[in-house]
Amino acid sequence: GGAVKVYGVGASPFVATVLLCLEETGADYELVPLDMAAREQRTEHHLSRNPFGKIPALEDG
Ligand SMILES: N[C@@H](CCC(=O)N[C@@H](CS)C(=O)NCC(=O)O)C(=O)O
Repeated sequence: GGAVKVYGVGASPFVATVLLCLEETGADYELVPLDMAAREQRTEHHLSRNPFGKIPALEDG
């Protein structure tokens, strides 16, 4: 159970595409914002979600 977590920011077209799909399917999801200016996408924590250090990254159970 639990909502799908989407890490990123809606200004990213890749993230926006994922959010659009989740909205269209009525999925339970949560957008978890990353501080891109602080390069939070390159932290060890985020790299464990996506080794490329990109957004979006998803957690689904
Ligand atoms: N091919 C990648 C592209 C993702 C991508 O390039 N995201 C950009 C934002 S639009 C990003 O994470 N940029 C931050 C960075 O490269 O540090 C995917 O589909 O996930």
